Amino acid sequence: MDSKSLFKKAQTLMPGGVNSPLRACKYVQAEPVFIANAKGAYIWDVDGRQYIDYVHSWGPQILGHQDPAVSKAAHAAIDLGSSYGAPCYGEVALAEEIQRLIPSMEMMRMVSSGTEATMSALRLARGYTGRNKFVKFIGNYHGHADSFLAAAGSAVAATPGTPGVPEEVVKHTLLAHYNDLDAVKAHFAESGSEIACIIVEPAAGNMGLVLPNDGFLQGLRDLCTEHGAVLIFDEVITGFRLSPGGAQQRFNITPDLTTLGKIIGGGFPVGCYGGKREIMEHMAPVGGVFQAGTLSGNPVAMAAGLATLKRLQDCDYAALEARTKKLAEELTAIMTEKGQAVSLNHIASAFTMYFSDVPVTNMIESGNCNADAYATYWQQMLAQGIYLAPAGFECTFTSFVHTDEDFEKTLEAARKVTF
Ligand code: KE4
Repeated sequence: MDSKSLFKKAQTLMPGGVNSPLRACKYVQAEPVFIANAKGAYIWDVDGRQYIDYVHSWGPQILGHQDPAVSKAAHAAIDLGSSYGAPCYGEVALAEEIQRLIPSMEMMRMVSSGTEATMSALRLARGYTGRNKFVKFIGNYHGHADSFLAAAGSAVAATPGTPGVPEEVVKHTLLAHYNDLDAVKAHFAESGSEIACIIVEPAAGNMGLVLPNDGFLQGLRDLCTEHGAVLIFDEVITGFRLSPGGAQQRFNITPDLTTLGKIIGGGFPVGCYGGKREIMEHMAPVGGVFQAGTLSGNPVAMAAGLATLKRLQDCDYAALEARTKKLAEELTAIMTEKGQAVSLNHIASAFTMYFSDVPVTNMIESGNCNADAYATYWQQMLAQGIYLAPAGFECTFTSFVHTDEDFEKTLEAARKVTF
């Protein structure tokens, strides 16, 4: 079946024909292509068309698809069984490696998605402090647990309104714009003794890429320390992408808890939350805060994740950052030459070129971008074999396997886009 036929059938079976809203490509006014296979920096659709992939499964595939070491580890693991529902070596090995790379994670718990990681970290912060309120940032996306679906980013930003979330739940969710430290200070001035935690994307990737202003993260750190609240870094995107030790290593700020996902699964379903031992020991079965999962610590996913982290040690983050910066700046220059108002945010192997005439530092500016221009750009890049995130509230991800030739083909395609 070709993509169109598959999509037609899929829409009779799944809402919007997809298992995750972003994939429906509604934001870019297009239909999704169905992917048949992937290798390295490339994906192929069911009609045999090849694309240079800059979505990379929304972040996990920083080594490229089917990295040989990762695939070998996963195949070896599956030959030993797919799931035991009991402790296994892989859980210990991956946890030990994560702890080595992110020392603030003195103790941790594996789960099966980033959503599970953040919802568990929030429950833990509430259980540890005995407080219910928490601060999140407008445009930050922490997965789809009810408490987070107030002014979230990513697909939520692209689909306004989230029925099914009771007001009683989100009334504890205190909102502030990203980079607005004064708004957070005001929340603490009013409710400091009731605030369990702040959860923040230390570099935001779900309103497009938005970087923290100087002093923003340190200000959050200081407020949490002063008021006995837990600082949670949601590093589901930034973990092992911004540096070998994630955003907390890059920005030299130590959170109390960290959530991870994506890259640590090597393409398999893995999430993780962890941090200070004295906080984590409030989790069952040691403490009273409950969380569980049938496939948590799955041996195949653990093996793929560990192989991924081991491979990343040999990768040159600085070189990829420089190459990514060059690609992003050249794309921006091409769009500018075409008369488009664009602004660029970039860090490490992630960037967002906004169709905006102002720099983007929060969700207000991100939400004011020219969605039609992005849709035009996306459609014409896809037609030329370049697969970008089908939404303006996402990042463009490069990987350690994208070649300079891939980047040049991407620039060549951009030069041919007409508005
Ligand atoms: P998952 O439950 O999708 O594994 O992770 C949720 C999550 C948590 N925290 C951050 C910072 C995240 O970016 C995410 C998920 N990211 C989106 C795209 N930006 C996943 C793609 C999708 O929803 O289809």
